[in-house]
This record gives sequence, structure tokens and C-alpha cells, in this order.
Amino acid sequence: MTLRENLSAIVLGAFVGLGPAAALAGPPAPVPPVPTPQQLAWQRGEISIFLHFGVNTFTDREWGEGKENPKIFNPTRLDARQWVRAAKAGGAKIVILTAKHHDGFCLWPSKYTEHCVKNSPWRNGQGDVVRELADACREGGMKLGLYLSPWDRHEKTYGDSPKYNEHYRNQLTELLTDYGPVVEVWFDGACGEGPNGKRQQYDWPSFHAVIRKLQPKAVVFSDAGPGVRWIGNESGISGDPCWATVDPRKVPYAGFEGPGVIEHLQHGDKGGSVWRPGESDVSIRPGWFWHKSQDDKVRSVENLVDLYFKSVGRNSLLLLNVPPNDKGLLSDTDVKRLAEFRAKLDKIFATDLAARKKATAGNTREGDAAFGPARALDGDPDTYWATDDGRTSGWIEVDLGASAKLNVAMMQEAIALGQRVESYQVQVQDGNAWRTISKGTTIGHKKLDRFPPVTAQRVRLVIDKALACPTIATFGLYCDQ
Ligand code: FUL
Repeated sequence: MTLRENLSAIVLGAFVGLGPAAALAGPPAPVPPVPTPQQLAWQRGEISIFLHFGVNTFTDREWGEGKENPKIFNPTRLDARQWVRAAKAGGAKIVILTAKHHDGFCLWPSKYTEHCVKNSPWRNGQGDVVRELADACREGGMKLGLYLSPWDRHEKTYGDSPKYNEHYRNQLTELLTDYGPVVEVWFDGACGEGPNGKRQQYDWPSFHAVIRKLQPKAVVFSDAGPGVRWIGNESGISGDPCWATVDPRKVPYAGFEGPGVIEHLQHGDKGGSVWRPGESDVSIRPGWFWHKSQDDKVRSVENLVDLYFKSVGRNSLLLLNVPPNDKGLLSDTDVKRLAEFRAKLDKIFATDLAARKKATAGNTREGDAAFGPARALDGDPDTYWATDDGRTSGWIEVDLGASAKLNVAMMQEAIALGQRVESYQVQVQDGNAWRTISKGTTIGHKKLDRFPPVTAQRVRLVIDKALACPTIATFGLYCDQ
């Protein structure tokens, strides 16, 4: 049954006064919290590209001081279409640009500061990097996200909390008004000294209110969400287990520090009260910004694939930074690596050995084929196998038709109904017995397991424990050779 059919069944059930359970087999009730449509689309995107670009690109630094002369910003061959093409070739659905980093230099001509592109020689001071990227995204079918660093080492009002908060809201307003749809607003929690040595108290609720008003569909990233959360490191590696749900009291605001915070960000909370999936950020190079000396330190395809398995394959999103260079272009090696990374993923997942094969299950929801095990093998993320209510375990079995070599398994839950699974095993039939070849904890949007090659014809996904009846959208089997 598709999720749309689910809703129709609920509505039909309610209409005839029978309640959801009596309408046909009826879909399982959601286990709240569940994702918003935007959070669901975001997570299904799986890979986003981060673009760290600004004065640091020209000064060979990671954190500028805010004293840089705007005249140093002069990317003579800047081509945002090239960024978008490379991101697409890497399989990304969103690109996120550092519209302003900690140095305060704005890549768009902000009315509220002189420390921006309008005082640079680039395009004779008429340029606007945010505009060029927004246009390239629209043309290229890519979604746009923006990073506006709250920490601003240039702005004089920084540290004078009410004044700077207003300045920040003004800049946020420019970015969220003038450039079309922005699907993600990225806040880092860094809060350092201002030019006057004073610390700033950020007014987060008022920043969020600006976003809600101007781009209500944008997901908001920070360690405290509210839309999606930082995964707790900058290595692109999610925790395992990884729940998309959290207890918001454990990280009440961006930049909050304390015991257990990183653990919490890494793993989320079983039964947490809000849906806040993890985003794993990492750079393709050692630094976030481009440095010539790192041109030969671009991550290998194997390393990127490993990160994909440890981020996307652990119910998180991979935000991979690929920084434009001082010409305003992504460097050749990085562009090539992105395409090779995608090609390798496509190769691993080209043939799902379980797709549309004969499937059985220990239990199917009221015996209704609409929730049968074949629904986990049909390649449709909106259909799923489900058991009867009250069950918190179960299994599906696939007969591959002939013995086949496998070393990768993919599991997905129908997360629109909430994340449920807390422990599972993948087993192969070995003589009369079932042998476990892989086991894990959470599944969520996607769980990927790699294991030593095994040859088998019958394979099972056993759900040992779930918060409510399991809803499995995908059980895929692959051979990576
Ligand atoms: C951090 C920043 O301090 C780094 O420079 C980088 O932008 C990283 C993605 O976020 O908070």
C-alpha cells in the first residue's frame, strides 16, 4: 500500500465510522513523531554539496579575522553552473553556499554592510555570488541552501546583542527574500569574540521566526535543529544506532555544550519527542576552504563510499564540502572525484538481487497483500511490508531463484509512519539452519550493511525488536565486486 493509499484508507475508515483498523487491512497508525514532507524529501535526497567560498579562499585561511580587504575577492572565472553540474554528477539534490562565514564578508551585495562583494573588483563590484548560484540551481534543477554564519568578526555591532540580532535578521531577510526558494538554512553554533571583544547572545527564536515567515518550507539545520540536526562531528560519520528522533531538552539551542551532547547528536533518542534527522558534514579535502597546498589531498573514491555507508547508510544525510578555488571554479580533481564517487555507488547498487523475487513473511498485516513482503522488494519507497498491530518483531524471506553471491544489504523503513526498528539481523539459509551474516540496531530511512561475501539463495530480514509493528519499505541485496 502506498502512503497516499494509507491516508485514503484512514479517511475512508473514519468516513464510514469504522475507524482505521476496520477499513480493509488498514495501515498501521503512525508512531509519532513523524517527518514533515520537507524533512522526508530532504532525507530522501541523501547527498548535499557544501560550498565553502569567500575571502578565506584568497588568504589561504580557514577562519578569517574580518579585517580582510574586500579587494582580495576576485574569482576571475567564477562559474556557478560548473558547481551545479559537478554537484549533480555527484548525485546531490541540494547545494549549500557560505553566503557569509565568520569573517563577515558577504557574497551578496548586502545593504547592511560594506564588507561584501560590492567593494570587490569581481564583476566591477556589480557581482552577486548568491544570485549566480540561485540562477544556476534553477536552471540545473538543483535546490539551494544558504549558510549565514551568526559569528561575525567584522560587524561592529557584534557583541551588542540586540543590535547585532537585528543586523543578523536583516541579512537573513535579504537572503530569504531576494533569491527564490531556499530549502535549507544552515546555522553553525560558533560564537566567538566580536571586534570589541564582547560575546553575543543570539536570539535564535527570532531568527527562526524570520525563516518561518519568509521560507516556511526550508529545513533549519543546527546542532539544535529545529529541522535537522548536526551529527556531532565533522568527519561525515553518523552514530550507530541513529534515531531521527531526539529529546529537544538535551540540546536546547545551537552551540549548547555539555556532557552527553555529542553522544546525543550522534545517536538521537529512541522515543524522542521531535523528528530531527542527522546531517553528517565533512570536507572532500582537509580544510573547509580551498587551499592550493591541499590540491593533492582530495579524498579517494573508496573513502567517499565508506563515508556514504557510514552516513546515509546509518540513517543520516551526507553533506559533502567541495570548495571552489580562487578562480571561482571547483578544481578538476574534485569534480572528477565526485563523478567517480557517484559512478561507484551506481555500480554497487545497479543490481538488486532481491528485486521482485519471491517473498514470504512470518506475518503480514491481516494477511493483506497490500502490506505483503513483496512490497519491500518492489523498488517503491512508498510501499512497505507490515505486520499485524501488537507485533514488534517479524521476518521476511526472499528466494533469489538461484544461489547468488552477496556482500551488501539495504534496509529501509517507511519513515513517514515513524522510525520503529531497534534491532534486526540479516540471515542466509545454510542447510537446514539460518545463519546470521549481519546484524544491527536502527534502520530509519536507510541502513546499509557490508559483510564478507556469502553465497545463498534464501535470505531473511529478521526484525527482532521494534517500537511498534515493523514497516519495511526496502530489503535489497547486492554484490559489490
Ligand atoms: C564550523 C565552522 O567553524 C567551520 O569553519 C565550517 O564552516 C564548519 C562547516 O562549521 O562551525
